[in-house]
Amino acid sequence: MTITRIFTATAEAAMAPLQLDYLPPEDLTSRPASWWQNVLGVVSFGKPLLLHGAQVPITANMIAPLRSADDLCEVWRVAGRPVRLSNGAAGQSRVHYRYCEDLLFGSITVDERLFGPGTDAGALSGATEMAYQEIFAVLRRTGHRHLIRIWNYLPEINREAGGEERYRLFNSARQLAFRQSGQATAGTVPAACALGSPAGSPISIYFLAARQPPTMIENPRQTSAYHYPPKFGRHSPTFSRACVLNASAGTSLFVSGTASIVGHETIHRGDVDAQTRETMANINALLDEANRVGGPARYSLDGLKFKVYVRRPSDLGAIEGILSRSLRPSTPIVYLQADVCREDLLVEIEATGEPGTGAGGVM
Ligand code: 3EB
Repeated sequence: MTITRIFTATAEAAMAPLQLDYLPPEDLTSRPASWWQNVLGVVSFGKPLLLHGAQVPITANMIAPLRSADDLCEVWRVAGRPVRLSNGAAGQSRVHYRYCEDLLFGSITVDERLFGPGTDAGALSGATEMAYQEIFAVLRRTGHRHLIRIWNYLPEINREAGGEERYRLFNSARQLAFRQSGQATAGTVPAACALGSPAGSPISIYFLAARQPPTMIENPRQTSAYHYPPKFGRHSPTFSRACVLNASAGTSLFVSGTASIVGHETIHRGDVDAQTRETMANINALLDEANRVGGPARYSLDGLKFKVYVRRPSDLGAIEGILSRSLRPSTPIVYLQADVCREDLLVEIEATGEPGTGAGGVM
Protein backbone atom coordinates (compact mmCIF):
# COMPACT_ATOMS: atom_id res chain seq x y z
CA MET A 1 0.00 0.00 0.00
CA THR A 2 2.70 2.45 1.02
CA ILE A 3 4.82 1.45 -1.96
CA THR A 4 1.91 2.02 -4.36
CA ARG A 5 1.53 5.52 -3.00
CA ILE A 6 5.18 6.32 -3.45
CA PHE A 7 5.02 5.16 -7.05
CA THR A 8 1.93 7.25 -7.70
CA ALA A 9 3.54 10.36 -6.27
CA THR A 10 6.67 9.79 -8.34
CA ALA A 11 4.66 9.35 -11.54
CA GLU A 12 2.85 12.63 -10.92
CA ALA A 13 6.03 14.52 -10.18
CA ALA A 14 7.50 13.25 -13.44
CA MET A 15 4.80 14.80 -15.59
CA ALA A 16 6.44 16.95 -18.21
CA PRO A 17 6.02 20.67 -17.51
CA LEU A 18 4.04 22.37 -20.25
CA GLN A 19 5.24 25.79 -21.34
CA LEU A 20 3.38 28.44 -23.35
CA ASP A 21 5.25 31.27 -25.07
CA TYR A 22 4.17 34.02 -27.45
CA LEU A 23 7.10 34.55 -29.81
CA PRO A 24 7.74 36.64 -32.93
CA PRO A 25 7.98 34.52 -36.10
CA GLU A 26 11.65 35.57 -36.61
CA ASP A 27 12.44 34.15 -33.21
CA LEU A 28 11.16 30.72 -34.30
CA THR A 29 13.33 30.51 -37.39
CA SER A 30 16.48 31.03 -35.33
CA ARG A 31 15.85 28.29 -32.75
CA PRO A 32 18.13 25.25 -32.72
CA ALA A 33 16.89 21.73 -33.41
CA SER A 34 17.27 20.87 -29.73
CA TRP A 35 14.64 23.49 -28.92
CA TRP A 36 12.27 22.33 -31.66
CA GLN A 37 12.52 18.79 -30.38
CA ASN A 38 10.44 19.78 -27.34
CA VAL A 39 7.80 21.78 -29.24
CA LEU A 40 4.34 20.19 -29.29
CA GLY A 41 2.65 22.70 -31.58
CA VAL A 42 2.66 26.23 -32.97
CA VAL A 43 -0.31 28.49 -33.69
CA SER A 44 -0.10 31.58 -35.92
CA PHE A 45 -2.66 34.37 -36.14
CA GLY A 46 -3.77 36.30 -39.19
CA LYS A 47 -1.35 34.73 -41.63
CA PRO A 48 0.34 31.42 -42.23
CA LEU A 49 3.75 30.81 -40.72
CA LEU A 50 6.31 29.57 -43.21
CA LEU A 51 8.71 27.14 -41.60
CA HIS A 52 10.63 24.60 -43.56
CA GLY A 53 11.22 21.11 -42.38
CA ALA A 54 9.49 21.49 -39.03
CA GLN A 55 8.11 18.25 -37.62
CA VAL A 56 5.68 20.20 -35.54
CA PRO A 57 1.97 20.80 -36.24
CA ILE A 58 1.65 24.42 -37.33
CA THR A 59 -1.85 25.85 -37.23
CA ALA A 60 -2.70 29.03 -39.10
CA ASN A 61 -5.70 30.97 -37.90
CA MET A 62 -7.38 33.80 -39.75
CA ILE A 63 -8.10 35.54 -36.45
CA ALA A 64 -5.77 38.54 -36.90
CA PRO A 65 -3.68 40.53 -34.42
CA LEU A 66 -4.78 44.11 -33.73
CA ARG A 67 -1.38 45.64 -32.95
CA SER A 68 1.83 45.04 -34.88
CA ALA A 69 3.41 44.08 -31.55
CA ASP A 70 0.96 41.16 -31.48
CA ASP A 71 2.34 39.48 -34.57
CA LEU A 72 3.29 36.58 -32.36
CA CYS A 73 3.03 32.82 -32.52
CA GLU A 74 1.63 30.74 -29.72
CA VAL A 75 4.14 28.01 -28.95
CA TRP A 76 3.33 24.99 -26.79
CA ARG A 77 6.43 23.27 -25.54
CA VAL A 78 7.40 20.60 -23.08
CA ALA A 79 10.11 22.32 -21.11
CA GLY A 80 12.68 21.56 -18.50
CA ARG A 81 13.96 18.18 -19.57
CA PRO A 82 14.52 16.17 -22.71
CA VAL A 83 11.42 14.30 -23.84
CA ARG A 84 10.68 12.04 -26.72
CA LEU A 85 7.87 13.46 -28.85
CA SER A 86 5.98 11.47 -31.47
CA ASN A 87 3.98 12.70 -34.44
CA GLY A 88 0.70 11.44 -35.79
CA ALA A 89 1.38 9.34 -38.87
CA ALA A 90 0.70 11.27 -42.06
CA GLY A 91 -2.45 10.12 -43.82
CA GLN A 92 -3.89 8.39 -40.76
CA SER A 93 -6.03 11.29 -39.63
CA ARG A 94 -7.09 14.77 -40.68
CA VAL A 95 -5.77 15.86 -37.27
CA HIS A 96 -2.11 16.93 -37.12
CA TYR A 97 -0.77 16.01 -33.73
CA ARG A 98 2.34 15.57 -31.64
CA TYR A 99 2.63 14.10 -28.18
CA CYS A 100 4.73 12.91 -25.29
CA GLU A 101 3.80 10.44 -22.56
CA ASP A 102 1.29 12.68 -20.83
CA LEU A 103 0.36 15.51 -23.20
CA LEU A 104 -0.85 15.86 -26.78
CA PHE A 105 -1.27 18.90 -29.02
CA GLY A 106 -3.45 18.61 -32.13
CA SER A 107 -5.09 20.73 -34.77
CA ILE A 108 -7.58 20.28 -37.56
CA THR A 109 -8.49 22.68 -40.35
CA VAL A 110 -11.63 22.05 -42.37
CA ASP A 111 -13.08 23.84 -45.35
CA GLU A 112 -16.77 23.48 -44.61
CA ARG A 113 -17.64 24.13 -48.25
CA LEU A 114 -16.46 20.60 -48.93
CA PHE A 115 -19.17 19.36 -46.57
CA GLY A 116 -22.08 20.05 -48.83
CA PRO A 117 -24.06 19.20 -50.75
CA GLY A 118 -27.00 21.06 -49.38
CA THR A 119 -27.32 24.06 -47.18
CA ASP A 120 -24.76 26.20 -45.50
CA ALA A 121 -26.20 25.00 -42.18
CA GLY A 122 -25.76 21.35 -43.13
CA ALA A 123 -22.17 21.94 -44.22
CA LEU A 124 -21.19 23.65 -40.96
CA SER A 125 -22.82 20.89 -38.90
CA GLY A 126 -21.25 18.12 -40.94
CA ALA A 127 -17.79 19.69 -40.80
CA THR A 128 -18.01 20.26 -37.05
CA GLU A 129 -19.18 16.72 -36.34
CA MET A 130 -16.42 15.27 -38.46
CA ALA A 131 -13.75 17.43 -36.82
CA TYR A 132 -14.75 16.44 -33.29
CA GLN A 133 -15.12 12.77 -34.17
CA GLU A 134 -11.63 12.78 -35.70
CA ILE A 135 -10.25 14.46 -32.59
CA PHE A 136 -11.78 11.88 -30.26
CA ALA A 137 -10.52 9.08 -32.51
CA VAL A 138 -6.95 10.40 -32.12
CA LEU A 139 -7.32 10.60 -28.35
CA ARG A 140 -8.52 6.99 -28.22
CA ARG A 141 -5.60 5.90 -30.40
CA THR A 142 -2.87 7.56 -28.34
CA GLY A 143 -4.53 7.16 -24.93
CA HIS A 144 -4.58 10.89 -24.14
CA ARG A 145 -8.25 10.53 -23.39
CA HIS A 146 -8.86 13.82 -21.62
CA LEU A 147 -9.38 16.97 -23.64
CA ILE A 148 -8.21 19.78 -21.43
CA ARG A 149 -8.46 22.84 -23.69
CA ILE A 150 -9.88 23.39 -27.15
CA TRP A 151 -9.89 26.52 -29.34
CA ASN A 152 -12.67 26.81 -31.95
CA TYR A 153 -12.37 29.41 -34.73
CA LEU A 154 -15.36 29.43 -37.10
CA PRO A 155 -15.97 31.74 -40.04
CA GLU A 156 -18.89 34.17 -39.63
CA ILE A 157 -19.93 32.87 -36.23
CA ASN A 158 -22.89 35.25 -35.84
CA ARG A 159 -24.35 34.90 -39.31
CA GLU A 160 -27.71 33.16 -39.73
CA ALA A 161 -27.88 30.01 -41.78
CA GLY A 162 -31.17 28.23 -42.36
CA GLY A 163 -32.90 30.22 -39.60
CA GLU A 164 -30.24 29.53 -36.93
CA GLU A 165 -27.14 31.43 -35.93
CA ARG A 166 -24.03 29.57 -37.00
CA TYR A 167 -22.67 29.51 -33.43
CA ARG A 168 -25.83 27.69 -32.34
CA LEU A 169 -25.55 25.22 -35.19
CA PHE A 170 -21.95 24.64 -34.11
CA ASN A 171 -23.13 23.99 -30.53
CA SER A 172 -25.62 21.37 -31.68
CA ALA A 173 -23.06 19.60 -33.86
CA ARG A 174 -20.36 19.74 -31.16
CA GLN A 175 -22.69 18.29 -28.54
CA LEU A 176 -23.82 15.56 -30.92
CA ALA A 177 -20.22 14.62 -31.70
CA PHE A 178 -19.39 14.41 -27.98
CA ARG A 179 -22.34 12.05 -27.51
CA GLN A 180 -21.51 9.95 -30.54
CA SER A 181 -17.95 9.56 -29.28
CA GLY A 182 -19.15 8.41 -25.87
CA GLN A 183 -18.07 11.61 -24.13
CA ALA A 184 -19.88 13.33 -21.27
CA THR A 185 -21.59 16.58 -22.36
CA ALA A 186 -21.55 18.22 -18.92
CA GLY A 187 -19.13 18.27 -16.02
CA THR A 188 -15.97 16.72 -17.40
CA VAL A 189 -15.87 18.76 -20.60
CA PRO A 190 -12.85 20.77 -21.75
CA ALA A 191 -12.09 24.43 -21.22
CA ALA A 192 -12.71 26.15 -24.54
CA CYS A 193 -13.38 29.24 -26.58
CA ALA A 194 -15.35 29.83 -29.78
CA LEU A 195 -14.64 32.87 -31.92
CA GLY A 196 -15.61 34.11 -35.35
CA SER A 197 -13.08 34.40 -38.17
CA PRO A 198 -13.57 36.26 -41.49
CA ALA A 199 -15.88 34.86 -44.20
CA GLY A 200 -14.12 32.31 -46.36
CA SER A 201 -11.72 31.14 -43.62
CA PRO A 202 -11.67 27.44 -42.90
CA ILE A 203 -12.92 26.11 -39.58
CA SER A 204 -9.81 25.88 -37.43
CA ILE A 205 -9.74 23.89 -34.21
CA TYR A 206 -6.73 23.14 -32.03
CA PHE A 207 -6.48 21.47 -28.66
CA LEU A 208 -4.47 20.02 -25.82
CA ALA A 209 -5.22 16.64 -24.30
CA ALA A 210 -3.74 14.73 -21.40
CA ARG A 211 -3.45 11.14 -20.24
CA GLN A 212 -4.58 12.11 -16.73
CA PRO A 213 -7.91 13.82 -16.09
CA PRO A 214 -7.74 17.53 -15.20
CA THR A 215 -9.77 19.13 -12.44
CA MET A 216 -12.67 21.08 -13.91
CA ILE A 217 -13.48 24.52 -12.53
CA GLU A 218 -16.83 26.33 -12.78
CA ASN A 219 -17.51 29.98 -12.03
CA PRO A 220 -19.82 30.60 -9.03
CA ARG A 221 -20.91 33.88 -10.71
CA GLN A 222 -22.05 32.12 -13.89
CA THR A 223 -24.41 29.37 -14.92
CA SER A 224 -22.35 26.49 -16.28
CA ALA A 225 -22.44 26.85 -20.05
CA TYR A 226 -23.57 23.22 -20.42
CA HIS A 227 -26.66 24.22 -18.37
CA TYR A 228 -27.54 27.37 -20.32
CA PRO A 229 -31.32 27.61 -20.89
CA PRO A 230 -32.66 26.82 -24.39
CA LYS A 231 -33.08 30.48 -25.31
CA PHE A 232 -29.32 30.46 -26.06
CA GLY A 233 -29.72 27.59 -28.48
CA ARG A 234 -31.34 24.19 -28.72
CA HIS A 235 -28.14 22.50 -27.52
CA SER A 236 -25.97 24.06 -24.85
CA PRO A 237 -22.30 24.78 -25.45
CA THR A 238 -20.04 21.94 -24.31
CA PHE A 239 -17.28 23.52 -22.23
CA SER A 240 -16.05 24.12 -18.69
CA ARG A 241 -15.13 27.58 -17.42
CA ALA A 242 -11.57 26.50 -16.61
CA CYS A 243 -9.50 23.49 -15.71
CA VAL A 244 -6.34 22.68 -13.82
CA LEU A 245 -3.85 20.12 -15.03
CA ASN A 246 -2.40 18.23 -12.12
CA ALA A 247 1.15 18.90 -13.22
CA SER A 248 4.03 19.42 -10.86
CA ALA A 249 5.27 22.45 -12.77
CA GLY A 250 4.62 24.59 -15.81
CA THR A 251 1.46 25.82 -17.43
CA SER A 252 -1.40 24.19 -15.66
CA LEU A 253 -4.39 26.53 -15.47
CA PHE A 254 -6.57 26.95 -18.54
CA VAL A 255 -9.20 29.68 -18.35
CA SER A 256 -11.82 29.42 -21.11
CA GLY A 257 -12.88 32.40 -23.15
CA THR A 258 -14.55 34.62 -20.55
CA ALA A 259 -16.97 37.45 -21.15
CA SER A 260 -19.42 39.84 -19.52
CA ILE A 261 -21.95 37.20 -18.53
CA VAL A 262 -23.42 36.91 -15.05
CA GLY A 263 -25.71 33.96 -14.41
CA HIS A 264 -26.50 33.23 -18.04
CA GLU A 265 -27.22 36.79 -19.20
CA THR A 266 -24.96 39.21 -21.03
CA ILE A 267 -24.64 42.35 -18.95
CA HIS A 268 -23.46 45.89 -19.85
CA ARG A 269 -24.77 45.69 -23.40
CA GLY A 270 -23.01 48.28 -25.60
CA ASP A 271 -20.58 49.36 -22.83
CA VAL A 272 -17.13 48.01 -23.61
CA ASP A 273 -15.52 49.44 -20.44
CA ALA A 274 -18.04 47.78 -18.16
CA GLN A 275 -17.89 44.51 -20.16
CA THR A 276 -14.10 44.43 -19.76
CA ARG A 277 -14.32 45.02 -15.99
CA GLU A 278 -17.02 42.36 -15.63
CA THR A 279 -14.91 39.90 -17.61
CA MET A 280 -11.97 40.49 -15.25
CA ALA A 281 -14.29 39.99 -12.28
CA ASN A 282 -15.21 36.62 -13.80
CA ILE A 283 -11.55 35.68 -14.30
CA ASN A 284 -10.80 36.65 -10.69
CA ALA A 285 -13.70 34.48 -9.53
CA LEU A 286 -12.25 31.57 -11.53
CA LEU A 287 -8.83 32.09 -9.93
CA ASP A 288 -10.43 31.95 -6.47
CA GLU A 289 -12.29 28.81 -7.44
CA ALA A 290 -9.15 27.19 -8.89
CA ASN A 291 -7.33 27.95 -5.64
CA ARG A 292 -10.21 26.45 -3.67
CA VAL A 293 -10.62 23.16 -5.58
CA GLY A 294 -7.56 22.80 -7.82
CA GLY A 295 -5.04 21.37 -5.35
CA PRO A 296 -2.15 23.03 -3.53
CA ALA A 297 -0.99 25.35 -6.34
CA ARG A 298 -1.84 29.03 -5.91
CA TYR A 299 -2.85 30.96 -9.01
CA SER A 300 -3.06 34.72 -9.45
CA LEU A 301 -3.33 37.21 -12.32
CA ASP A 302 0.47 37.59 -12.24
CA GLY A 303 1.08 34.04 -13.43
CA LEU A 304 -1.23 34.28 -16.46
CA LYS A 305 -0.80 34.98 -20.17
CA PHE A 306 -3.79 36.49 -21.95
CA LYS A 307 -5.46 36.50 -25.33
CA VAL A 308 -8.04 39.25 -25.74
CA TYR A 309 -10.58 38.96 -28.55
CA VAL A 310 -11.95 42.36 -29.55
CA ARG A 311 -15.06 42.63 -31.74
CA ARG A 312 -14.59 46.27 -32.86
CA PRO A 313 -10.99 47.40 -33.44
CA SER A 314 -11.94 50.92 -32.25
CA ASP A 315 -12.48 49.48 -28.72
CA LEU A 316 -8.85 48.42 -28.38
CA GLY A 317 -7.69 51.54 -26.53
CA ALA A 318 -10.51 51.34 -23.97
CA ILE A 319 -9.87 47.64 -23.28
CA GLU A 320 -6.11 48.14 -23.00
CA GLY A 321 -6.66 51.00 -20.58
CA ILE A 322 -8.79 48.90 -18.27
CA LEU A 323 -6.51 45.87 -18.35
CA SER A 324 -3.47 48.02 -17.60
CA ARG A 325 -5.08 48.85 -14.26
CA SER A 326 -5.32 45.25 -13.09
CA LEU A 327 -2.36 43.59 -14.84
CA ARG A 328 1.37 44.20 -14.50
CA PRO A 329 3.04 45.95 -17.46
CA SER A 330 5.12 42.79 -18.08
CA THR A 331 2.02 40.58 -18.48
CA PRO A 332 1.89 38.94 -21.92
CA ILE A 333 -1.33 40.03 -23.64
CA VAL A 334 -2.12 39.37 -27.29
CA TYR A 335 -4.99 41.38 -28.79
CA LEU A 336 -6.85 39.76 -31.69
CA GLN A 337 -9.81 40.88 -33.77
CA ALA A 338 -12.63 38.37 -33.64
CA ASP A 339 -16.38 38.17 -33.47
CA VAL A 340 -17.51 36.89 -30.10
CA CYS A 341 -20.11 34.14 -30.07
CA ARG A 342 -22.95 36.24 -28.65
CA GLU A 343 -23.74 39.24 -30.80
CA ASP A 344 -23.96 41.54 -27.74
CA LEU A 345 -20.50 40.65 -26.40
CA LEU A 346 -17.78 43.14 -27.36
CA VAL A 347 -14.83 41.43 -25.73
CA GLU A 348 -13.75 37.96 -24.62
CA ILE A 349 -10.61 37.15 -22.65
CA GLU A 350 -8.85 33.82 -22.19
CA ALA A 351 -5.89 33.06 -20.00
CA THR A 352 -3.39 30.31 -19.44
CA GLY A 353 -0.91 30.14 -16.66
CA GLU A 354 1.15 28.68 -13.98
CA PRO A 355 1.05 28.99 -10.22
CA GLY A 356 2.71 32.08 -8.83
CA THR A 357 6.32 31.66 -7.76
CA GLY A 358 6.94 35.31 -6.96
CA ALA A 359 9.75 35.20 -9.53
CA GLY A 360 7.51 34.95 -12.58
CA GLY A 361 8.06 31.24 -13.04
CA VAL A 362 9.95 31.56 -16.33
CA MET A 363 12.08 28.64 -17.41
C1 3EB B 1 -19.88 32.35 -22.80
O1 3EB B 1 -19.39 32.41 -21.68
C2 3EB B 1 -19.19 33.16 -23.86
O2 3EB B 1 -18.75 27.72 -27.08
O3 3EB B 1 -16.79 26.90 -26.61
C3 3EB B 1 -16.87 31.20 -24.07
C4 3EB B 1 -16.04 30.08 -24.02
C5 3EB B 1 -17.94 31.22 -24.94
C6 3EB B 1 -16.29 28.97 -24.83
C7 3EB B 1 -17.65 27.80 -26.52
C8 3EB B 1 -18.18 30.10 -25.74
C9 3EB B 1 -17.37 28.99 -25.70
O4 3EB B 1 -20.89 31.69 -23.07
C10 3EB B 1 -18.84 32.42 -25.05
